[in-house]
Amino acid sequence: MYETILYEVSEGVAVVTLNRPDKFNAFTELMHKEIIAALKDAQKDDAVRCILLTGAGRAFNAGQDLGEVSGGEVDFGGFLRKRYNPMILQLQKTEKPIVAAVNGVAAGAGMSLALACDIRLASEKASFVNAFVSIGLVPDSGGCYFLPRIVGIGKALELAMTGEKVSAEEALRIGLVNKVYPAESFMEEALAYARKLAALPTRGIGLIKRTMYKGLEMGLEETLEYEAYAQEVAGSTADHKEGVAAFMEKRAPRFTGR
Ligand code: T3D
Repeated sequence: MYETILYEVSEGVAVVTLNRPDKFNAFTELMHKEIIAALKDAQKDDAVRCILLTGAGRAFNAGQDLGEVSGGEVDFGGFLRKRYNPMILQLQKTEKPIVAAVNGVAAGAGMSLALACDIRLASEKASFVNAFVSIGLVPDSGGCYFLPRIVGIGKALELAMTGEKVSAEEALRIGLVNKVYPAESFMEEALAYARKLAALPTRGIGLIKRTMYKGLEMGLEETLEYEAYAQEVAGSTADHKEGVAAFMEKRAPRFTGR
């Protein structure tokens, strides 16, 4: 069904694999469209309670396929508005947890893609390169939004201005990734992590995601008000009732995502 990605659902997790390994999974127009379509499929499908985004082969994603844009005039603004921005906005709109399983290098907009996911897991072989500066460009695809919010403005400016490679170990140290796993067991560990998330209250997690990201943009009063609204919705879910009942009955909860 897809040409540039693989999409597979099992045990509550939709695994989206960027699948152009010979080009380090670099973005093409079709890949943007297919990622957006896969995210929409995952959002609609009640069997999906977590999305795991990874890359085939040695890389996670090397940003724009430079072969596609070299040699001609590029309408950069139009290019981003039409192709990259809708993909990043779709990640945000998806009210399910999105985990980046960064298996290898994440460069340019590939790094931005990982930053726009909710949680980043890294193989010890992963690395991050804010490659834009090396070709005279500015971090795009939300790179100027997420990077300073995740690592702080000082580190974000350093990484963007120098384009220096960050190892998985350093990424963990500066808070760029949440966990690092050995390369041999990486996908197993990432899947296990995603399955755990998929077994949690999915609607509550969707509301946490929306409220937390909104909180980045709002003042305290507005955030308090939005939390009150979100809690009304979360408080009406079956998973909230199940969580309280399980606590009272001293047993493990069985969340259904509703
Ligand atoms: O129009 C616009 O550009 C606007 C949009 C901007 C969004 C962006 O993402 S701009 C940033 C674009 N990306 C880059 O500049 C990264 C370019 N790649 C690299 O710097 C390096 O390849 C890496 C740091 C990612 C990895 O280095 P290394 O030494 O591990 O691997 P390599 O040998 O350089 O690459 C391996 C293969 O992947 C190689 O193919 P080959 O020679 O074995 O046939 C290489 O050409 C290919 N590859 C890597 N990155 C890209 C790519 N092919 C096309 N596009 C790429 N971005």
